[in-house]
Amino acid sequence: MTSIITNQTATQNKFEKLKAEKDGLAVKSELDHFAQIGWEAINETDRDHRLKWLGIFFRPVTPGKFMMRLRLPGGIISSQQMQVLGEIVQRYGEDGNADITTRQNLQLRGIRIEDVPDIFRRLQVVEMTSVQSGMDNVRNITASPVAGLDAEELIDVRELVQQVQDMITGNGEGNPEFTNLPRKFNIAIEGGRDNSVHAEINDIAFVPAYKVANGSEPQLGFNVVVGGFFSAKRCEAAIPMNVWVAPAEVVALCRAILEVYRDHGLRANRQKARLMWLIDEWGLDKFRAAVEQQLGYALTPAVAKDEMDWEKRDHIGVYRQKQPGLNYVGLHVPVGRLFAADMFELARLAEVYGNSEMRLTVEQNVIIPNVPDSRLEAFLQEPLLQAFSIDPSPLVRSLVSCTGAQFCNFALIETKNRALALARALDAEVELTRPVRMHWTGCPNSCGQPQVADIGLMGTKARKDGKAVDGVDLYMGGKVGKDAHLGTCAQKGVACDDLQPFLRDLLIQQFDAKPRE
Ligand code: SRM
Ligand code: SF4
Repeated sequence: MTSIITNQTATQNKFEKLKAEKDGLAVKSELDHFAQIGWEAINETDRDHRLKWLGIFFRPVTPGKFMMRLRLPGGIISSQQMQVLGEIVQRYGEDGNADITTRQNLQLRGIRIEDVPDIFRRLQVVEMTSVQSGMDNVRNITASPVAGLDAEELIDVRELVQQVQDMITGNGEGNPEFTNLPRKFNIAIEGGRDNSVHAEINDIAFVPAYKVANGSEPQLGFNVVVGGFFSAKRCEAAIPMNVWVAPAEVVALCRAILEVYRDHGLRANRQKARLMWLIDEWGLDKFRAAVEQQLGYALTPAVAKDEMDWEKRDHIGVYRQKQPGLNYVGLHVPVGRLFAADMFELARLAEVYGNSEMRLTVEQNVIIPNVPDSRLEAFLQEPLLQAFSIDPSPLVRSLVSCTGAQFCNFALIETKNRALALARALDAEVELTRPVRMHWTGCPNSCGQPQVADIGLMGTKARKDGKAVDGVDLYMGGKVGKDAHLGTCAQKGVACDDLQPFLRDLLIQQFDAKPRE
């Protein structure tokens, strides 16, 4: 299988070379062979890099125990699918678990290469795919987690996110047209009013907006923003592309932007390869014109005002749906970590009380929709809700954390356990008078999005008593929802051992927290 690249003139870095030599998707036909020979005998480039085109990540921290990153457009997953994923990780005993990710997705842990062909067959039966979820591909497409449930939503985007994924991945089978992008790529489609997707941190985001033409009814569609991204070297919020599209044009616009990026994006230096770098080099007008040329028609200019005018909701708790008599219930999953037993229980609860469907959120939590009023009380008595609360303590409630050192070799510190222990300890020490969102990320790649947080903590090495110790850089000022903007580094190198008193004081001094007696 060969992929399409036209920008071959760039000096080839290691990753451009490996893609040019053999497309990542090519390993799909070699899986049975890999399964037979075992992880240690697989060609290193195939094992450490190309397998990521299938969503299979070699973990140097736990060699032989791979991570599998799925694709769940809009974070929607059925009970049957969750059950199958639970069965997959259960087989690996203590090594097996799953993490809800900051892109409304699931990553499975403990996967052995010898099982992958069978796992792929099982995923296919329940219409799930993990294809093109890593490396220079488009990541999981995010959407409001209450699409189709929220009475106030403007556009139900569920079909759109699926269509965009199907276009990019060839209906989940793999699509060589888009397997050689210059770098990773993020797409979000918001249909609600509260910017639940963090539109500002995506390479393309669609946000609802009315086009008003003289004499006709206002037409609902999307303004488009482009170029948002985080990287170790640079973080940028997305900028307006000066484009408005009707929902029916979304798939074609995504395709055209991806084609322009694929064919003209900068490839020489991987630190300067995300879409914003191309927009910088060309200027927005040239970029917009190139996309128009690719589409073959002129784009409509953006409308002045979009409809993202709400504060961001976290969806934890019980909420009425637009369907009379039905509720969605947001369960808090501490730092997004699930074990097989939790996955089976979630699948069962969604089946017994709802319509066998769940939604994942970018805050790494789960929503069970379609619970009738008559079943709500019984549902709220279920033992799983002791662990996955609908009313967690405030700092725990809004805690987000990336994977960290337990499984990620980029990590400078352990994150998830530390984040949870500290949030619990601080909730015991202070009483909050308003929500404070804490995001942890183990290194400057910013997977845990510290720049969107009220308090963002980025792993680093700090100095304490003359020694290098685990530490964090402190980020502050992130604003989500309407008028979102990114926070910035406020203080460098706080030792993790000093964090509890440091954050206690910060909460009291800057967030009006009150010490508990
Ligand atoms: Fe990420 C690389 C985990 C969301 C920016 N990210 C990685 C790798 C694959 C590195 C690796 O091979 O170990 C991490 C896998 C660790 C593991 O074993 O779990 C990893 N990223 C994650 C997840 C699981 C964090 C989480 O705990 O939720 C998220 C998976 C999302 C998904 O379902 O696809 C995740 N990563 C993000 C986000 C947040 C977002 O998309 O809103 C970002 C910042 C936004 C962005 O990309 O613009 C992000 N990840 C990165 C980067 C820096 C990209 C860059 O342009 O430099 C890397 C490193 C890279 O690509 O070279 C990276
Ligand atoms: Fe790994 Fe760094 Fe991403 Fe955390 S932020 S998952 S430590 S790459």
